[in-house]
Amino acid sequence: MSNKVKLAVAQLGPNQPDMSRAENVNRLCDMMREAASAGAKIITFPELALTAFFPRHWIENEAELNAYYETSMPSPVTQQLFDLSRDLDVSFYLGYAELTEDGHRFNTSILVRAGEIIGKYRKIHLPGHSEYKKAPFQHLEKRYFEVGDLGLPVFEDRDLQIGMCLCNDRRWPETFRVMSLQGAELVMLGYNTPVHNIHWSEPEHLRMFHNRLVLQAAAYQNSLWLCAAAKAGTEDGSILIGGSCIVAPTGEIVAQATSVDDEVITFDADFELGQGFRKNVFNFAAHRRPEFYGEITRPVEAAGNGNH
Ligand code: ING
Repeated sequence: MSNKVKLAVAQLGPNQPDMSRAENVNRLCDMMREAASAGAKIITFPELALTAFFPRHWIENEAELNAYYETSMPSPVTQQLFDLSRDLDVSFYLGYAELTEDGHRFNTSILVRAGEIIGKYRKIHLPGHSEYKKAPFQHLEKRYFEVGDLGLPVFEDRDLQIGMCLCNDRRWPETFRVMSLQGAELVMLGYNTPVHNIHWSEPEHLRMFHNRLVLQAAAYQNSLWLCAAAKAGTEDGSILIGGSCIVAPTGEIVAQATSVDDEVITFDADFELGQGFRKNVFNFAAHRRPEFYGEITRPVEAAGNGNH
């Protein structure tokens, strides 16, 4: 017996600073149409998909900073994406910068089913730094966003249990374990992964290697289908990796972008595949021993000397 749902990942090429939200949304709509025409029912867009990746810059003017955030969702300019989702009966994940009515800033993703928001997530692992660094690019997510306050929830769509995360979250195994323990079968995520931003010398090839490593490990160790959508290419002078992909619960990459531009990839995912691993190799009830895992949840200041 199979339970197949066609998944799509819509990779974005650069959102140059002089490109308007409307232009970027039009690109998202074009890719939603392409994915839907290929039979996809669930589409993943990147992190911060509506604007350039502004945490690469030191921004002191509040009005200039606020221009990168959404104060409503759907907003007038994103309404057409919601409408298209309804007209095509597709679901989508969208990453964007959220500014709440009471002034809180989050790196946010939403899950939208046929035009209605059915899930929201706010990024909890914020990489980089909050003070200015003397370097070609900053990575100021700790300055421009608060740690997410919604936890790592799992939502139901089309009889599937779906979780969401964002970019750096994928480097932390706890992210996927927490969602898998809640029954997640699919996790959707977007990323903006610069080649030069973390201010230590890391060979460039490792960015793509680590991207694949963490996604494949997470999918296998948690019996998950993963959809990972990059914002790619040289954006505002900063090189962002591509490599958008769909990963099976086997840990195998079953579809992968070959460009660093707007590109849709799809795969007909059988959600029965994950059940086999979930019932055997990763049968959590039969094999996990959480009584030995306490160190993982000890607060940072109290944990053993392994905590840097
Ligand atoms: N970007 C990067 C990411 O985690 C990064 C930041 C890159 C951290 C490489 C560590 C190593 O893919 C975001 N937006 O989190």
